[in-house]
Amino acid sequence: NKIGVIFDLDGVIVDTAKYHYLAWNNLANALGFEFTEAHNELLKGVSRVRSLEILLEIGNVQLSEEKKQKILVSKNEEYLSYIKKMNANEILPGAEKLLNTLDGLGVKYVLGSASKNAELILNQVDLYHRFYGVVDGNAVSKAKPDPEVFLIGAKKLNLPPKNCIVFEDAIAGVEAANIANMTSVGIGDRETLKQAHFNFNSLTEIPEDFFRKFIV
Ligand code: G16
Ligand code: MG
Repeated sequence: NKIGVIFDLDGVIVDTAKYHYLAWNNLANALGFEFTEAHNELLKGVSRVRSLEILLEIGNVQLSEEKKQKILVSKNEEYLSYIKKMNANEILPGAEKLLNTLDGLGVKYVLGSASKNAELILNQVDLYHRFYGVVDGNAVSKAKPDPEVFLIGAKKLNLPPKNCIVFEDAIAGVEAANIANMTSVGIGDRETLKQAHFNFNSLTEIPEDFFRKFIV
């Protein structure tokens, strides 16, 4: 029985949420309102376009389509300026060890991220070459909690969904994995991610033999 793993990017492999926050916060300030770190939680795992909608709802600001398009471009330019300074030191604790464990078991893994910048980020932290495939925001038409991103990931792994294990830090991502009929592993706050089949505060807490029960 073969298994495969699908990793979310932001919040699981790297913490890019802090860079999204810098860019969104500057934007909110320019529009005349405060955007807190608590607000930023609402954007985790959410697409760029939807993130802007949520941000504008928080600030109670209405903008034309044209203006929104311009803002999305400039937000991403600022975000990219931070991303381009990233290096392997920013890989989250436990991630590389987990990939090593999977390599040792011969278990393939792909990325399943909402980000359109996922390939760039993986390259910045020098992990791109390790992934069997990347499914990102450019490959999907429906955002999490729609299972599309993970179902495409399962296809890349050439495995049925029930043989796939998803590591996610966002509620929408855990939901997407569950809807896809995959095993969901929530990384982060247990209470927030209580819908996940398994919960860990961080990747460092995953026991060495975690995958044994799936490999039969
Ligand atoms: C990430 C972040 C989200 C972000 C989204 C789109 O998702 O968690 O906050 O809005 O990507 O990113 P971009 O603007 O780079 O296309 P994930 O799925 O990797 O957690
Ligand atoms: Mg995430």
